[in-house]
Amino acid sequence: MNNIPGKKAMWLDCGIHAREWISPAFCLWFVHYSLSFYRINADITHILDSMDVYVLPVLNPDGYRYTWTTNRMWRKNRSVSPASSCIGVDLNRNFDANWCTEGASPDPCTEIYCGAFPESEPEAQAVADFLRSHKDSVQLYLTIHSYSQLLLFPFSYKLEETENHRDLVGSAQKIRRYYRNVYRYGAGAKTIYLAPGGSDDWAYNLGIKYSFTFELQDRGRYGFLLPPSHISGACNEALLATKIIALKVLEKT
Ligand code: 0X9
Ligand code: ZN
Repeated sequence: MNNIPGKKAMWLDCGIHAREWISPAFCLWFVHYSLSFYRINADITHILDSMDVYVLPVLNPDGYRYTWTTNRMWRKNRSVSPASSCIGVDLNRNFDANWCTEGASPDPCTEIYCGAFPESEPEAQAVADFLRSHKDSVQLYLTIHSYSQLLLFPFSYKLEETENHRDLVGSAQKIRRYYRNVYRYGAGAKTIYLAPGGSDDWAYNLGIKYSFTFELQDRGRYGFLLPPSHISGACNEALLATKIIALKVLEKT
């Protein structure tokens, strides 16, 4: 069912922050589930029949590798900056959404360095280019982080609400009803902090009105070092959330 004209699409990226290991695990979990349960589970069958699904399992590959080889707590990519001996740009501050204002930093030595200019990083540029060229079909943008158990939506670069705020709150509430675990939800800036240059806000401003950041398990007991025994629980609940949101987008659009 690949060549239906006007077919919708969703985007899922994982691993924008290197140390958030449960995130790439979730992208793989989602792909595995999709391939295994197509024509078995009604919801995933409906989603895959109605939408193209784009999955980027590791958005920040050099950063991710570095967490395996050298520093488990690395967050940024591994870009070298000409002006400093400090390495790495925070890819979730490098998108063109009120770039490098309060909540990001122009200092390459910080964890929230925004880069030399918007989309200076090849990883951010590649995602932005792809979404720009698929913006007519992509109706849902999902980006997976950890940790804290949160469902965030725009805006994070300003305190205002989006015009579809009620609708985004509605999606988050629907997910909450299915969860045993409690997830907090809300607009990023009001729920956690101001953070400009994020991919979710940028995608929203591009016209992808359903744009969510998931912060997966846990709430801080293990933090980024979530033990393997927690992978299935964390991924299954994020999978449920993904299906609920995708079905809602299909209903609405
Ligand atoms: O600060 C971030 O980039 C995310 N939290 S994390 O602890 N995983 O680093 C939250 C991102 C929320 N969205 C935007 N800031 N646009
Ligand atoms: Zn993150």
